[in-house]
Amino acid sequence: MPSDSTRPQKRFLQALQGQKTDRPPFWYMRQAGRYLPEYRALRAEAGSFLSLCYAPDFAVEVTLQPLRRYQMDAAILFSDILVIPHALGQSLDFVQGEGPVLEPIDHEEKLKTLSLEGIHEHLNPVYETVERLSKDIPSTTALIGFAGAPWTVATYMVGGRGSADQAAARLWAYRAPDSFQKLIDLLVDATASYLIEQVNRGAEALQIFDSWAGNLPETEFARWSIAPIRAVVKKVKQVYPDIPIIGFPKGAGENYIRFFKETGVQAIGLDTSVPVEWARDHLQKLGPVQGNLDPLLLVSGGDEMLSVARRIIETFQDGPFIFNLGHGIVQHTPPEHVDELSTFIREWKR
Ligand code: 1CP
Repeated sequence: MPSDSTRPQKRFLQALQGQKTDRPPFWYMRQAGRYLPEYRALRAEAGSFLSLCYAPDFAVEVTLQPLRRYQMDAAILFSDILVIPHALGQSLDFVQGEGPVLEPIDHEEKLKTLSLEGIHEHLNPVYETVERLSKDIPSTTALIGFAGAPWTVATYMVGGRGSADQAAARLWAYRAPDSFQKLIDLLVDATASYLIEQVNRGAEALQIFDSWAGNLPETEFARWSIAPIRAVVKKVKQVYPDIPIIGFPKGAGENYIRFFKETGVQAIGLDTSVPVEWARDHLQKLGPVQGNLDPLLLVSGGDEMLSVARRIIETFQDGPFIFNLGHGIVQHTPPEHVDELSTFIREWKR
C-alpha cells in the first residue's frame, strides 16, 4: 500500500469524498456488456452469462474491456445482482433473449430452502475477480463493488423473473408483511457480508442498485427500500467506516430526498427522470450526485447527446459530481458514440 503522498489521485474517489474535481469523473452503468463485440466474443467462448461471472479469468477481462477503449475513472466488478439468490441456494439460469429465470420463492415455507451457510464458498470466484482487478486496473482508476438492494433482489426471487410491475413481491409484502420481512432480513445479512468481503478483497467504493424502488408507494418505500438499505449500510460501516457507498433508488422521484437522508449512503445515483436542477438544489447539498444521461441518447448520439451531457455537467459543476447514465447502457448502443461521449468528458475544462 503506497503512502498517502505517493498514492495516485483517483478523481472518482475525490468526488465521493465531497470534493470538486478538475473535470467530472465518469463511468457508465453496464459499461461491460453486449454492445461491445469483444464482450460478445468472450461470452460465446464462456458458453453462458453465469460462467462468465464465475470464471475470474473471463470476469476480469470483461471488466477491463471498456476501460481500454474509454479510460473510465472507475471499473465496476463484472457480476450480477442475482448471484446472491444463487449463493443462497435458489436455482438461477439466464435464458437467451429472456433474461433471468429462478424457481420462485413465493411463500414462507420456501424460505427454508435458502441458507447463508455456503454463500462465501459459492461467491469465492467473484471475490477472486475483485482481488485480481484491484491489482490489474490502472492506478488512477477506482474499483467499484456492488450488490442489488434487498427489495430489488427479492422481486426476482419471488417473481422468478423480471417483470414490469414486480406484482408477485408487492403482493406478498401486502398480504403477509411479517413473512416477507424474513426474506428481506436474510437478504440484508447476505448482502452486507457479500459487500464486506468485496472490500476485504480490494473494492474501493460500493454501489447498491435498487432498480425497482420506483414501484413502491411511500410507506412501502420506507419499509422495503430505505430500511433494508440502511441496515446493510450500517453493517458494512461497522467494519469499514470510510468505504463510500452509492445508493441508486431508480424511479424514486421525490422519495430520493428521504432515501439520501435516511439510508446513510455517501452519494446518490440519479435515474434519467430526475430533473437536474431539482437534484442540484435538493440532493447535491446532501452529498455527491451521480448521473444521469438517458442511455438512449447514447444510442442516438451526435450533438443532442453532447448538448444534454454539457447541461448535466454545467448544472452540477459547483459541487461534487460523477458523470454517469440514468440507467445501464443498452445492447444496440454504437461503441463510437460511447467513445465520443467519453472523449467529451475527458477533455472537459471548467
Ligand atoms: O446476455 C448477457 O450477456 C447478459 C446481460 C447481462 C449483463 C452484461 C446481465 C443479465 N447482467 C449483466 C451484468 C451486470 N448486471 C452488471 C455488471 C457490470 C457493469 O455494469 O458493467 C451489473 C452492475 C448488473 C446489475 C443488475 N443485474 C441489475 C441492477 C442494475 C439495473 O440494470 O437496473 C439488475 C436489475 C440485474 C438483473 C439482470 N441481469 C441480467 C438481466 C438481463 C437483468 C435484468 C432483467 C430485467 O430486466 O428484469
